[in-house]
Amino acid sequence: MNAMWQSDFDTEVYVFQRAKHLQRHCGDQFFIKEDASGFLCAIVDGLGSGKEAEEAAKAVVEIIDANSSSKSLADIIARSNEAVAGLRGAAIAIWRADWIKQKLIYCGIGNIRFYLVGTDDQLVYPISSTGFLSGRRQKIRTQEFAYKPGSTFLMHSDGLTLAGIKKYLYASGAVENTGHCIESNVADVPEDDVTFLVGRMK
Ligand SMILES: [Mn+2]
Repeated sequence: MNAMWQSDFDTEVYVFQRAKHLQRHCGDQFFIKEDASGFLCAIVDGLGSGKEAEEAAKAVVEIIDANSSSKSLADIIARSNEAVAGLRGAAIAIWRADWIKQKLIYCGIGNIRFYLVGTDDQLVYPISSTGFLSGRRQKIRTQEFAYKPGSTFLMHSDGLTLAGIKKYLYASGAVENTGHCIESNVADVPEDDVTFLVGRMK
């Protein structure tokens, strides 16, 4: 799948996903939801690949969806952690942008990358905690950043290896074009599930 995500609030996001070996089941799942006050976005990478990885990742996305109005990302993560008990584990990165405060709160556990161009045009890349959601109790750390409207972000699962991140984040053209450029780095038949979201903050 590769398409512009349809926004009702002028957020621009290009979404790309390709499953390992083009399998029917994809262990990566993503979540996007926006409203007049902000934007909630996540990628979840179920451990391994195939049906069981997909099942774990989907269980987490269901929890995110059901709790998307919760103000606390830590709370959403804690519930997501409970949801994968008995399933494969999952890596997660989730963030919420507040359009009015122009601030973004990020929380990540495991190997999903997130990049954002910050207020001074410097690259912001919060480091996720190590590990993964497994059902076991763990410390949940959130980080907060300011951003400028119109700045570019990129979030991707570990199936994507990208050299020269900056040329994509500082590209001035349409989000869709940047998406196509990033996409050209993905193998026709990838060895891991690949998901990325590239967009511009409202
Ligand atoms: Mn992966």
